[in-house]
Amino acid sequence: MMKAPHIHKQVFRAPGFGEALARVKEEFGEDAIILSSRELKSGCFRSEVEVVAMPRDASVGWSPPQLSEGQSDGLLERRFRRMGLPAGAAATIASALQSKLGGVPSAMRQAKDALGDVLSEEMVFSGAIASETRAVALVGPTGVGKTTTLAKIAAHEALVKERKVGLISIDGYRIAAAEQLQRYADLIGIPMELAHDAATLGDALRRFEDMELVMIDTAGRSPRDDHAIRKMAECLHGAGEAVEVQLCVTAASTDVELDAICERHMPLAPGRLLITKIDEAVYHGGVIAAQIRTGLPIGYFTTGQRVPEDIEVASARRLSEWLCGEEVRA
Ligand SMILES: Nc1nc2c(ncn2[C@@H]2O[C@H](COP(=O)(O)OP(=O)(O)O)[C@@H](O)[C@H]2O)c(=O)[nH]1
Ligand SMILES: [Mg+2]
Repeated sequence: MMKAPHIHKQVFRAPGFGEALARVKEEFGEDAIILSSRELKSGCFRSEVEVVAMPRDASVGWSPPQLSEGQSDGLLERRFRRMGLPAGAAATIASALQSKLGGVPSAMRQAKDALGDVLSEEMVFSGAIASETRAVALVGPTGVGKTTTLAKIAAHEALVKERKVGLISIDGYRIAAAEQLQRYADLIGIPMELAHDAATLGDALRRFEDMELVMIDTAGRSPRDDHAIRKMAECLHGAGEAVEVQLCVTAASTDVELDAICERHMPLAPGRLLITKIDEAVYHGGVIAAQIRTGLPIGYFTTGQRVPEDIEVASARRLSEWLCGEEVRA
């Protein structure tokens, strides 16, 4: 069964910021979280503003920072802010970590285990693809690493777990993309099919009825093409079989990028988050930001270009190691 996405954010548009914020307050109350705001130009004389907001209690496990006595120097919190954590999350984690340690650690290295505990309490990780899940599609912006990641997962499932795996490409627009997936299918020694809409995806899934896992690769013509995203949603969710959609984002995404990516891909009803290119991120707070933005459990981290080695099941312990400055790859 597909999991419904836990995204509660909403877009508010109004002629001015004051009015937009008033609408946010009316909908979500005084302590609503403003995720982004921008001015939209519409016509020569009129302009409109757009505010994206969500209710405070939808921000997945993060409560507003509770500053206790004796915890006022804010050093840890500033450290987490520098790592790219959103303000509320930085305060919550800093205070949880400090109470776990009974003080501020002099070096992040010393906080690794305690931070791992804090992150596993505050974040949601889904583990590898569940054995009862048959069809999984990877979606996300061009170049995030969908095809490479799909090959890594397929290789692991087929060669290590010895499951019957099939690949489907619905990357209809670029021949090169289908060829890239075909090369991986040949290397792993598993079959690949092409599809371009709900009917042909349904056909391909039926031809793969013997397969225990079917991994579906996707791509859009342009990452900004909302029409293409809607067509992809119709395709993935109209093929007559439940397809688990995993949204891929890179670890180095900024808050603003994450916001745009999440908003654009919402029609695809993602049920999982997959974080790519951990090795390229200087700060790893973006992983936490991504979880807060989407509310989705994280399944995998990818850590390099090597197929199939550079992937692991996402965990609080590993994230904690990276936040504390350990090398991403051995
Ligand atoms: N450094 C790094 N590069 C990656 C990772 N995953 C994928 N890439 C690279 O990102 C580029 C785009 O990957 P691709 O799978 O074609 O992206 P897609 O457009 O989303 O399918 C390729 O050069 C990959 O080798 C990763 O975890 N780390
Ligand atoms: Mg691709």
